[in-house]
Amino acid sequence: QGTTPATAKDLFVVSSPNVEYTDDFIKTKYTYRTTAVSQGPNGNYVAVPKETLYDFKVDRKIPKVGVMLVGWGGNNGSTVTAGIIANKRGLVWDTKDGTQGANYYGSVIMGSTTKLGTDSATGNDINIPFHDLLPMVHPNDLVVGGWDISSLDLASAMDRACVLQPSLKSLVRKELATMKPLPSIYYPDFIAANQEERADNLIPGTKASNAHVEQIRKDIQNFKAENSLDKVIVQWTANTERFADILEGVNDTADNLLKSIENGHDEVSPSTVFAVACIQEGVPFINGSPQNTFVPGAIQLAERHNAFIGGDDFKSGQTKMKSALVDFLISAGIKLTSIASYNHLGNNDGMNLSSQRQFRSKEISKSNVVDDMVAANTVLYKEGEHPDHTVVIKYMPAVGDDKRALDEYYAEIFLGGHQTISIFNVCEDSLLASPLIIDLVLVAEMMTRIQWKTHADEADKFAGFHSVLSILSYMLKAPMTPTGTPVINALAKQRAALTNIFRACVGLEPENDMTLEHKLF
Ligand code: NAI
Ligand code: DG6
Repeated sequence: QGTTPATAKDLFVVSSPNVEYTDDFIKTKYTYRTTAVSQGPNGNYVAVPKETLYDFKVDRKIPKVGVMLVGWGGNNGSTVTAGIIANKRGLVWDTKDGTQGANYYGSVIMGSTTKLGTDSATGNDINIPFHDLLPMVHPNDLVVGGWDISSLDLASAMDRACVLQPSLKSLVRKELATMKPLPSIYYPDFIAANQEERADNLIPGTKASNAHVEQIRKDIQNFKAENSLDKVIVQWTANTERFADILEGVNDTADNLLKSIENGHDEVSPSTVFAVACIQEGVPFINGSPQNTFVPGAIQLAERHNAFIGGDDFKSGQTKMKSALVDFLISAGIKLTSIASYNHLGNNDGMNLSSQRQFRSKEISKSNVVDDMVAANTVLYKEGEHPDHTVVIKYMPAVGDDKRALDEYYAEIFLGGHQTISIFNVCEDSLLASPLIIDLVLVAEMMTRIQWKTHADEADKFAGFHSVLSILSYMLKAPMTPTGTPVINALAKQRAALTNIFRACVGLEPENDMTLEHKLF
């Protein structure tokens, strides 16, 4: 057992017989405590405390990581790229309110802290930056690249996006002007017809093909080699596509999907082709848009390759608020009876979503976000009962990227009374989404360096986490989970899962707020 960190960079060391630090790894023996419940003959529950012993192994070597964005020239793509450059260079720029420095606000990894423990001298909480919980990549060190069907360089794309202050733009313009998206695949049936005008940077062919998969794989390999990268993570931040029909024999199994790509089947979307290329290349692929990129065949293929996938749809403003507020209401015993969610926005995403089939993808992902909280409260809701929930999105060019989200929450309180909560939320869309793109990269990358085994397993037979990275749920509206496992939408639970899995990897107990030390004396 080693009790000193191998590098001075570690903010803390865990001193425990269950934790060992070597130059290469943090090795932990961890007891996972849960409660197993069964129903007795009288219908009552029997709850049994359960312990499972796991070994975790965290690779301490921080790799050089590249992120490739599909839709790099869009509002999110150009904003996150400019933001990383601004942070890397420590830029400060003028605004009408004074000077503004670069930061990573809105990133849970870079902008939030987490409780490490309690000061043994004072009894006060010791909080540390979330980023320091495990040996994570710093976003300033990310190399950014990617694809776009629009040929604009990133400086021109940043102008087109109308997101950043002119003073900041002038500081990053020169560097962004050297960045040009790689040509991409464009199957017009999947995104709105109003996007056609910008599609001037294309890999030939308008249907899925092996050639497309191969080209994307080659692009990833080249990017990795040109930038001397250890790892690449790919994220879809391109336009929202329509849903693909799930068809027997077409995309229902891995083999059928591969055959459909080979045969150029109409129902294979560009995002699925990207996913397949990444899976085959062993590169994590995250879907930041709502469409069903991960058709059953894609999920099966990822599992077959032990490749990481995550999705769907960045949870940036309105939905993040919803997944916190609804959790609060229902946990407070207040019976939410309806949610009316309107938003209007004027960016290119809004224009794409003004088309019915693309709107439908977004409507689905925005609509299911309270299901688990409702289902969990059998006091307030009968089986199958659900609050009314309406989602409306309108394209309003004048407001640009500054999306307006108006929500009314209507709830039943004590003795038939009602509580109405009305929220007007101005969500600067790309400035909220960009830190999520960074978090998704940092967490997905970290997960590639964590391995586990149970104590019963053979001596060194460690494995990675499941291909479907549900640990990314906090950042996503419609979190994907391994088939047959529950979806958690409640924001606090999602954050707790992220925090406590990271804590487990360094042998720390889950964060708890009992503070018995302040209550029992
Ligand atoms: P955008 O429309 O500005 O950017 C999308 C980019 O994708 C465009 O530059 C377009 O040319 C490119 N593109 C379209 N099809 C492509 C393909 N097959 N290959 C490569 N590039 C392609 O949109 P924005 O605002 O950047 O959002 C991107 C996606 O993220 C949208 O699907 C949006 O719904 C989703 N999203 C955005 C959130 C936000 O807060 N900004 C939050 C949640 C999801
Ligand atoms: C309008 O809803 C456009 C969408 O792309 C959203 O801006 C995006 O999905 C973010 O949604 P939310 O609900 O997380 O603010």
